[in-house]
Amino acid sequence: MEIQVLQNIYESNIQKAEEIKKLLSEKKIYMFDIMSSPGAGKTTITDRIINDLIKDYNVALIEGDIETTNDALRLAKYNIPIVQIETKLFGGACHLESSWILGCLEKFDLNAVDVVIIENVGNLVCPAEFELGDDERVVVLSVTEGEDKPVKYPLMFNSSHTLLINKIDLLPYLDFNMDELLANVKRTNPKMEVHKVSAKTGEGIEVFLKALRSRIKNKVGK
Ligand SMILES: Nc1nc2c(ncn2[C@@H]2O[C@H](COP(=O)(O)OP(=O)(O)O)[C@@H](O)[C@H]2O)c(=O)[nH]1
Ligand SMILES: [Mg+2]
Repeated sequence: MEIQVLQNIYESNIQKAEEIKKLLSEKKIYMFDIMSSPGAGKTTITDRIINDLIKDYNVALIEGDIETTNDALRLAKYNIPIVQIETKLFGGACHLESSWILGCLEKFDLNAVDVVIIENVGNLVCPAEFELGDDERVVVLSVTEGEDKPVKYPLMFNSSHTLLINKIDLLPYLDFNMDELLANVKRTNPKMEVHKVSAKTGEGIEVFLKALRSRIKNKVGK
């Protein structure tokens, strides 16, 4: 009797991610994935990003959480297409997988979408291991989390294009050493694009959005 072994989970995830890349390239859609530990500010930053991008682009949103539709509800005010993935339906996974993203993309009218934003599950480990077929990975690290996170979670910082150092409005109240963080980032990923921001006050967000918009324009063509 021949025993069948399920294909390596990472391999099948990469295959679906390749399908997504092809689809997004055909449809000229820019997709980026926002990752961080819980509470670093993903939803607050996503709110600011959507508020800006909807002036010029058709934006769709994929929200990932283990449970609840809270974040989707926080952003429902924009009246954009949103699909929530509750990973409790997939064993409570601490990350998103490309086959689920493909399922979400099939729910959108992709001919009427320019930009897809993914808010991944709050976690600095597992989401980094699963390719989603996106154009850009954005990692958010808030200044309350400490300077050592890039060296403790190198895959997340290595595999991401952009770092948003969030909650800089809190710096006066903390013993946070920004130079040490930046040195750790440089050691882990010297090519990383870094922005210091406050999603609360809006400081630094405009400069990040300008850079993001130029990458979107390159792919979407407007
Ligand atoms: N002081 C301050 N608080 C922030 C900032 N960004 C987010 N928060 C707060 O941090 C908490 C978690 O933010 P949220 O966006 O839900 O984080 P997520 O879990 O990564 O999606 C909320 O209470 C936010 O109001 C910021 O730049 N400064
Ligand atoms: Mg959130």
